[in-house]
Amino acid sequence: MPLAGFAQATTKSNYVAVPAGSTQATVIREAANVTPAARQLRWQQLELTGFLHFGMNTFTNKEWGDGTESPALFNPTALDARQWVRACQAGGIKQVIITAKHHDGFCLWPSKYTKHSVQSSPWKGGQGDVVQEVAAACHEYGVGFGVYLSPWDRNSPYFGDSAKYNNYFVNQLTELLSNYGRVDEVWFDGANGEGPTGKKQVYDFNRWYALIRKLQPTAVIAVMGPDVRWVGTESGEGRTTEWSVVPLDAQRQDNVAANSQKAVAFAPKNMMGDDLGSREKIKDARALVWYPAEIDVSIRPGWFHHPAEDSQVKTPAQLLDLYNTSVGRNGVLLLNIPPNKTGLLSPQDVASLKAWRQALVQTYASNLLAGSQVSGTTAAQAKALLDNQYSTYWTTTGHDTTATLTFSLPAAQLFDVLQLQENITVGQRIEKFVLEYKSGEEWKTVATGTTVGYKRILKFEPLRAQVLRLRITSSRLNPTLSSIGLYKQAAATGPQ
Ligand code: FUL
Repeated sequence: MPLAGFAQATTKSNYVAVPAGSTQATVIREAANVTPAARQLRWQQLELTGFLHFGMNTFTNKEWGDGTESPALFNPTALDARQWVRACQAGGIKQVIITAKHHDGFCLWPSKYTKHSVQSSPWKGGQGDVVQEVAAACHEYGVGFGVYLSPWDRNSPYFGDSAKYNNYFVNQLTELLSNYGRVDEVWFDGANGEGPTGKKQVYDFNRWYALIRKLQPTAVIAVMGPDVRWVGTESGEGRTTEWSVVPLDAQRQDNVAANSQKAVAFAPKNMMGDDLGSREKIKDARALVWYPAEIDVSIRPGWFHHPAEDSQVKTPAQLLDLYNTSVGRNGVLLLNIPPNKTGLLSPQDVASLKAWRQALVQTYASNLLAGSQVSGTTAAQAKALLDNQYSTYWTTTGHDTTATLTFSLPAAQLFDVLQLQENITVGQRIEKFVLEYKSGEEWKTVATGTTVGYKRILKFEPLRAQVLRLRITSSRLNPTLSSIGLYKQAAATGPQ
């Protein structure tokens, strides 16, 4: 069984108990058969999600508020949530998360349980509801909708009085999950400071998870939650070896909290050096879970909008790099784009998003391997690699965990990107691969990699070649590939 109280957190497919005394081979086989829950698979396939940090800090020009801010300060003059969602969508973002309540406790919706909310603000005469406007825009445009509800609350008088605050939190969560239609992601961060009384708040996570499963069963619960793991940095760089199957301990709230932000200037511990799911890391695990990585990063230096940072918006070229180091490393990108004080996304951010999208579309418009002749291991199934359908896939027969696939292109082509996708609906298996090209009679290395997972992108110096081969040199079980592609990355135009 999963940890006490965790029953509703996992499903049959994404959790496996490893019997004590299991051999190494058994552990590896079990790991190779853990698969995502339906909600996790949907989320992974979104690839790009957006964060909207907006609230009291937008008006005080701060990153963290202390909860004493007057609601009178909250007064966007031209708030347009449809503009936010449209701009995100134009950037290829498929789901957005609004900071319904940040650490300062100010609620962007008129909660029945506190006065510290939009209803005490001058905005729309206290009749406004930002959460409602974002939800409506998402539902109108077919973009997923998520909420960030900060457990740490520096305004609530209940904080630190654990039972009372947990009830307050459950009431707020119930409002958010009942009154705004479908919710696709619930995001709890790990930041947790002292309460006003100096007492430490103990969060009743399992009660919150049960409520979310009941009210919004298709939503993923992220970071301080069982479905989506914080990658461990806010730099936008995922691990080059990124396993979605990790020991159950990685999911424990105390472990997540220990590595999370504790002061505004605290740089979260960078865990990037750590690979979490290699053979060495799982060999003694008593249980394994599918717990994939989300990579959160802001398009600006801060999470909230600050006018002084208007000139520091990430360029389309930087966003292209982010795509490669997040989605291209078996993660989902959670890109923060903060609305400004008027209640709009700033033109710099909107322009960067759009140009980034154009460059991505152009890059992946044509797979240079399409039309090539494929030979090698189970080459008869090779059609599945190039048909642009994730559900069809190539694999090996018998107990074969290695493979070589050779691609002969009709003519030599120039490329600098390799993209691979495993079919994660049967598990994550590939541990090592190499792409080589034929130079005369010799095979030379183009690039090497470890994990693949949902998507792996390797970017290298542009190279021209006609005959290439992919060798999978290590895999936990029969390797699978849903797709393979070679591309030439498009130059990003627009704001530089
Ligand atoms: C952290 C918070 O402390 C930051 O302000 C921000 O919301 C980030 C996404 O999560 O834990």
